[in-house]
Amino acid sequence: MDESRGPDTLFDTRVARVATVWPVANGRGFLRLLLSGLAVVTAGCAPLPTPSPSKTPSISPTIIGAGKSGPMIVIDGQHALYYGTADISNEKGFTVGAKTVGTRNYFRPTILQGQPAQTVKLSISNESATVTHNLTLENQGISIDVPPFSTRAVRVTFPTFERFEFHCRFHRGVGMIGQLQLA
Ligand SMILES: [Cu+2]
Repeated sequence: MDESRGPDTLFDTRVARVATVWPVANGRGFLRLLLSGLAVVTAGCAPLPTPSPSKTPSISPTIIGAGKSGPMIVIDGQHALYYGTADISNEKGFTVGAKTVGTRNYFRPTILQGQPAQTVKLSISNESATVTHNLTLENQGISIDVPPFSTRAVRVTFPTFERFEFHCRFHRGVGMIGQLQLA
């Protein structure tokens, strides 16, 4: 990934890269949407626009917004700020940045691709000087806080099919959400 490109130019160049992101709109996703709305209130941040989930999965690129909020996609019925995809199928370890830039909080890269049931030592590097981030992967019982300018590592397992959502428990409502999916 070219780290020198800013978010606005990333939007144009990344439209083609998210063809493997399948939005899933189901009952659970809708519930999470409601919960994420609550989180926005408690976080005191500006609410994101309401997504309009489709009823059927789609292989079309799912970037639904750009500009001030940054490029956004839908993960598990929730808005997620999108800062790239990495294929880590051949990696035993990988570092994901937990970022705060202005009012944006996000994972970079946002989507990780791997092999079915692959396990990876994931290091979450909090690059903010003041904001605590977190990695929560509910179906694996993972929730680890990462203090400012710190790194925490956890072992995660890719799905055998479909995908797993992960998020920051502090900033889920403002789009700090990512995904493990198959390469
Ligand atoms: Cu966070």
